[in-house]
Amino acid sequence: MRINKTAIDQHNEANYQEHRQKVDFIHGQLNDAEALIQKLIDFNVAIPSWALGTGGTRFARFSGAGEPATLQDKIEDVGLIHALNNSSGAISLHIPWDIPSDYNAIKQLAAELNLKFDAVNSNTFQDQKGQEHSYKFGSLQHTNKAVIQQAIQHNIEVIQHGVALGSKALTVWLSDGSCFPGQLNFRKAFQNTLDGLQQIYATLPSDWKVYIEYKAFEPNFYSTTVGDWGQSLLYANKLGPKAFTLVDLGHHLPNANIEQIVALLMMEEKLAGFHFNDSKYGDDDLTVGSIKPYQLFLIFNELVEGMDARGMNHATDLGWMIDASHNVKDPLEDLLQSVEAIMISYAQALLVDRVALNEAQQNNDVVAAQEILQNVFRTDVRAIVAEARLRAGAAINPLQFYRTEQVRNQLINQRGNSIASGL
Ligand code: PSV
Ligand code: MN
Repeated sequence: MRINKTAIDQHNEANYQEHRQKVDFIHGQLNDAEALIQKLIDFNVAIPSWALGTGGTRFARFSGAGEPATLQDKIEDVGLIHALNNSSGAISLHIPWDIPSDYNAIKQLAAELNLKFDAVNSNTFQDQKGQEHSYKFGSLQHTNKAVIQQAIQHNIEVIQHGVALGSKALTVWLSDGSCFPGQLNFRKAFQNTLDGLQQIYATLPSDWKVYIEYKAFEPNFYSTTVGDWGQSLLYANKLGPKAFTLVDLGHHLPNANIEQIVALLMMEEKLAGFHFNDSKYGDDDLTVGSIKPYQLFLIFNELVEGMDARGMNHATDLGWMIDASHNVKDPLEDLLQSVEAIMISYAQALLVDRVALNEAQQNNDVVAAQEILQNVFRTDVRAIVAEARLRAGAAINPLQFYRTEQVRNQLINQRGNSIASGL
């Protein structure tokens, strides 16, 4: 299904008056609203191919209907989101969940929908049908060289799929670790993993990057071989200039100061980018900004400060991706909410008065520094984000459009009760 442009125009016309009033109000308060709007128009967040169907827990999965059954359907779903918000112009594939059967057809479909292929993700955390060796006790860390070789080969194949599609990065998340004390020799596990990553790294095309994603726990609950940003940074530094650390917001121990991690990774020029989501307890994979919106803003505050300090292009120099699971919501609605939360935090971070903040920091004026950040966080920038969408031909209110046009019902009519493949 494709979104009818005339329907978007009608939606925008119907909402225009109210929108104009809100935009005029905020526009007048901003120094350089036009530059801000342009940055918002340019900013895109990739949608993961594994998040387009209803997710589940280890207890149950309550699937929806009209879910994408094929990779083509998934690309069409991302196309729907992008048509509505103009901020989701890329899809991130997980292999082997989403192996393209016909590269050209897939690429053509993506091009028609204005979508790019973001980082490709490898999977050595599950055993696939017919797989020779099991990953039960890890992949690259394994005591058996044959398992390591199999995992290396898989990553190389993932790179090849990515090359055929035009991706420029491989994301490696390893579930490797141990469940009980004594199970693993930490040093050997690290060394094996590094050796394996080095062999994968050696096959990267010259214009590619590898993102090393860390996670504190789960599925292993005693140790994880890429358990935190320090370990990921160790691997990335040892691998070389094409290796970076990927931050998934749900992969930290409780109360970790993620914004500080982000600032330091940027300082070291080793920040790959993000898997955005939100969480209350662990890797909850909840809607971005639904639990800790202030933390999200503080992360973007560091990102904007760090990117500007290094003269980086906000839109293209880091990898922006969502990694969420939608167990009780319509996945497309949830993704629209997540992208909106990201755009709001990004817009707010762009509004921070850097000169005033720097001065407050220099003078140890703690109160002023806090006021500067909180004033921005309490500014309602939703109309400016909507204005960026409007100017790019997308919908003033994507979620409202999605509901009034009954997009899910249209998908159900088309696809029936289909359940998403993959996760
Ligand atoms: C692991 O929890 C993770 O965050 C990694 O990015 C995986 O690729 C993804 O979720 C899907 O399992
Ligand atoms: Mn992730």
